[in-house]
Amino acid sequence: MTSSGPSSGALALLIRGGTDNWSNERWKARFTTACPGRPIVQVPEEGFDAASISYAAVWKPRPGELAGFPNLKVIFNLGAGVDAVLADTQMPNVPLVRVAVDDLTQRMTEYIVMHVLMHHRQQSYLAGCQQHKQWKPTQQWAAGAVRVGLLGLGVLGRDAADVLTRLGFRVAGWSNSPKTMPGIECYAGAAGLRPFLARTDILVCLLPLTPDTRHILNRPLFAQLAKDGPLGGPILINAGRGGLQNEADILSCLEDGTLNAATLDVFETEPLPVTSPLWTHPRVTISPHNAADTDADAISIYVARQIADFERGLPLANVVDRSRGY
Ligand code: NDP
Ligand code: OXD
Repeated sequence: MTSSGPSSGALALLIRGGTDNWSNERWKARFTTACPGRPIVQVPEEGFDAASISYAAVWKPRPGELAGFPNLKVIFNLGAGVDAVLADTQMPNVPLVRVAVDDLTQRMTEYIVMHVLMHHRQQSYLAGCQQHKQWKPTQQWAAGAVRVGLLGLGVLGRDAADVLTRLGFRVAGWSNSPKTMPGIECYAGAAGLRPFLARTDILVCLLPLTPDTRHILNRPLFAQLAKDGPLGGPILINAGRGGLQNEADILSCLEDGTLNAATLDVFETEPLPVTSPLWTHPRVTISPHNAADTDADAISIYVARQIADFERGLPLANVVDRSRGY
């Protein structure tokens, strides 16, 4: 693909609702360093000519906002998940690039491995024992006795699957299209879901949120998980998106034993409302959608390189397929 406009087109930053690390000043400083000579404008704070904007780096832009740039060439989503951008029905028909970089992938793998190990090594039980000064060792299983299943074998799912396999877990993954991965049982499509679930003790969700996956984490799915594993019942870890899960089903499945425990990083409403019973459930571990933060240093360099490639006529990487929704 070749650029049709001036190579000095401005980069607009439309960034909302990130973590404490995501101050507008930090992003602007990083992009200014990564894109020398290119005008960088914070929208809507700074005055600018909408026609001068060639690129937009966005996180949760307001619906309709991107349509205000008549000469936009590429939109860079500052995260891996593009559900919030694709929800904008007025989004200009230009390439939408998402984040797929080692920095983010490694952070996610850390999170998934930490929580798989936490459940596998019964860390909540041990923390409770310490609180009550109780010396009560409990049985530990080898990793090879535990079957981890990853919903999603994309950039993030594949890396977590590899590391979990190296730790000795029995790992499987489920994706849209069939895959072959050394040491990993691969299942695909609607027909592959049931056998994948039937062999899974710890279910890790790293799916994108699309019309096909919304609320996939529900009671009928949980009921198909393995019941003969060593951990006392199936465990859910969701670091994909909150819209993938039915929270009422998670709570009722924890009550009746369909699920034994859950780690949730993402929620149907974020921040998770203080009234949510998930906060205080003894078998739910919560983190505030920061399983894998987007780092301003790593991502500004990634976007700057992509812009430079694009302007040299090279193809963009990690362009979202809008018809699939990821
Ligand atoms: P990818 O697009 O690389 O991978 C998505 C995977 O999901 C692919 O394996 C794809 O299958 C599979 N998939 C999609 N739809 C379906 C379906 N209907 N049925 C079966 N499989 C399906 O995404 P990433 O791995 O980079 O990221 C995954 C998600 O993680 C993001 O979309 C985002 O929501 C979330 N995320 C969360 C973060 C956090 O901090 N909590 C941080 C970063 C990302 P196939 O391979 O066949 O295409
Ligand atoms: C992402 C996220 O999609 O941070 O990258 O959730």
